Amino acid sequence: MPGLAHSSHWGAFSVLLREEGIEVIPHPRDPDPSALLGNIPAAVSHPARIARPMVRRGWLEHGPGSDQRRGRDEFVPVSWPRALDLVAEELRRVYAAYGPRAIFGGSYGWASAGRFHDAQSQIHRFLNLAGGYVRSVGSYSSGAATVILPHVIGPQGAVAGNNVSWADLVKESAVVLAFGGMALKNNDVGGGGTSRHIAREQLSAARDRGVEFHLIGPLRDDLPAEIGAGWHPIRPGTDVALMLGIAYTLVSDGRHDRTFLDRFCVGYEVFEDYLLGRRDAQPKDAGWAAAICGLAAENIIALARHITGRRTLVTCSQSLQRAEHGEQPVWMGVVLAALLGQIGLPGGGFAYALGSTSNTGKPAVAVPVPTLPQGRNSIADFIPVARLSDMLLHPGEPFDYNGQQLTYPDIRLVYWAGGNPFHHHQDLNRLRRAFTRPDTVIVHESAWTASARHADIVLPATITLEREDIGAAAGDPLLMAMHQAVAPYREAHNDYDIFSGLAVHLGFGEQFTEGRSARQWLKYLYDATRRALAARGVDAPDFDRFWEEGELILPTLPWDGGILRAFRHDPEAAPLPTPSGKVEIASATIASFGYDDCPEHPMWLAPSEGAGSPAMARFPIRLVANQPATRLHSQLDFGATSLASKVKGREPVRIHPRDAGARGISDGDIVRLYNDRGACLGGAVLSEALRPGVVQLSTGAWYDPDDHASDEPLCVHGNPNVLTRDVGTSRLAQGCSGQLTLVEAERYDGPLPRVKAFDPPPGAA
Ligand code: PGD
Repeated sequence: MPGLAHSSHWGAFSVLLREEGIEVIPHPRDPDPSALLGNIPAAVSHPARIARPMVRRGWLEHGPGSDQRRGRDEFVPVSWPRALDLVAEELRRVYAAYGPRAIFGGSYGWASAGRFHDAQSQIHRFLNLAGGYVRSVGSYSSGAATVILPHVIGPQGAVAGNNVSWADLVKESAVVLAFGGMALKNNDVGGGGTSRHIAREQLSAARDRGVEFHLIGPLRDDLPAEIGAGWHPIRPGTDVALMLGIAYTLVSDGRHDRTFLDRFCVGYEVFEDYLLGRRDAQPKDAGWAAAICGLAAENIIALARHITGRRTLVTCSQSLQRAEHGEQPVWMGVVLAALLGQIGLPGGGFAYALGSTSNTGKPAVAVPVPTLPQGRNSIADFIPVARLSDMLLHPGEPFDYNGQQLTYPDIRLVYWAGGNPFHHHQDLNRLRRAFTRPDTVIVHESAWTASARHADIVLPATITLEREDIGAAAGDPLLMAMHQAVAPYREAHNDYDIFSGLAVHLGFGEQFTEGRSARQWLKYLYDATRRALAARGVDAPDFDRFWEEGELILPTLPWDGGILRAFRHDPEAAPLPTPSGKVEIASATIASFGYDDCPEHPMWLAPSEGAGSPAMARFPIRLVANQPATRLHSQLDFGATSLASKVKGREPVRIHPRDAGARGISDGDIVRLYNDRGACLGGAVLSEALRPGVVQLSTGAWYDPDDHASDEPLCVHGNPNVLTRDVGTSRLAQGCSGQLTLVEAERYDGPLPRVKAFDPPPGAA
């Protein structure tokens, strides 16, 4: 490979240094490199990079405390020694006065590839040694699924990563019902790194073998056009009704697999009562489902009849569960696969998130990949990750989570490294209010994201190109030596160096570093993987040779279909890790929690902002705020690939010509999307690839509030999270529900405010 080996969450690559900047060359192993690589060169010296440690003026002058000016104030540059003094002193004060329960270090975020400098590992190791911190559990990606799956079939890893592989799908499946699709843009990204983007070739190979795909979703491009999938343009958020309509047809036709249900499942009878309407006099038949999901009843019946007697795979994308009652489509997907009797068969049954990320459905690496040890947290306190604003706004209040009643801690200090809550959280105007509450907010960032702008102390972090690391993921066999390509930007430091310096101030420098430089850590972490390889009889090169060669291909585990195949083979010898050891169509455990928003078996639960709701009368358009195709989340929004997609500098809003016409909106117009929570501008892109009544605005445009706008600040750049609702999926999982929201759209004819998201804030230029 020419140039310096390197890696990102969206692909391995090498770097050539040119006079005019860096050139990024995709790894030759990658059959379908991601366009996201095009965002990387701009990161080296973009004006949005943070040049020096900065402190918010109000905090510097008045000291710690709640402050409305956070996010609106100017910054003052300080030297590194002064910045470290201030952070260390503030940590000392808060630990002494309030203890570790007052420090939120949950610090969610994808950070970057590279296992040693992984910002989450670094901050958690540091705060564990400092005295502990309130952590977060779960993810914004998969908050509902992570909690519901272990109750009903087994942990997420078992039914996502190690259940139905791409190879199984190509070889064995006959029909794939892709609820939420398998969008190629989502397959661009695999946490930790991905060396081969195979989704496109695998989907094509499956099509060539005659596998029939059904895309169930409001956006036609959630499966590539060349697959020729049948498109069922469902109303967003109504998949459970469709699944029930299919299930009803199966059962009333007698096509459901009674033997499978009896032998491998519990709770079918109570579910059947609900399905057939014995309890509520409402059969969940195709006509009932059609009225909710917007697809024709005869098509639902035909689909149900078509999928029986064939090897049918039900897949459920991650996006589906990122909505109110997000547990239900995942659970009902399992139940549908159980009714078909296919769980555990190669290429059949249920697969969660196959087609939702790049490393799902590939064989797992056979040895542990390098990981920085994080130590132990001295306190057990946590919040479900997406309950951030609730925690800051409601200290001391109780909340439910997965059968437990917990209490929000009283947070005085928020410490964030490697994430962008002003990207990932819902209802950003509410988050802004929440961020005024703590005494102090500290952020390590490489660029002036909105999260950095809403901090009191901002410490400039390097990007991966400015440091050495090892790229690795449990689902990808390529171990990459990530070579440093360029010098750190201005005064940026590695998170490791920042935390090492702070640890010295706080008296645990030696415990934090264990006496190792960053390079020595890389060798130490590599050696652990090398020893594991030796135990399997694989003679891996020593660290120096690995570093020189730039990469190593790790062995992978043979694909055996995991726990579901073993269970199907012998349910007594290999029970599932659920309370009953079987697939739980109804769950006594969940029933015992008494949650009306996640009852004993999967159900259609109408969303509070759905058809017929007062909100719908005023905001009749369903917004899909999905993952972007032009960047990972909010990362490198200033990069070339991301900028190329913008319309007059704003994030594109796709809208159906019918909805656009009714509002006098033409292609390329600026539109204002709004509801009671907020408003943002975007650039209209008319498209028939959406169901009418739906608009799509991807996440990730950097939040750019125009504080001079008359009512609630208008995000002039197009961040959909000013519109989304900040409510948990249910009391069970409390996951992120940001995917779907009701809005209205209008053409924006006012003077167009400049996008300032990529300018440094006042004082920081
Ligand atoms: P990123 O943009 O990846 O978003 O939320 P997440 O916070 O992960 O943010 C990572 C940040 O880390 C970037 O700002 C980057 O600059 C910084 N960073 C990178 N490397 C380093 C480093 O080495 N050191 C330091 N200090 N910083 C670094 C993503 C989250 O958003 C996710 S995972 C999902 S799935 C959700 N999806 C949706 C959705 O579908 N719909 C809505 N409405 N909202 C969502 N939000 C969620």
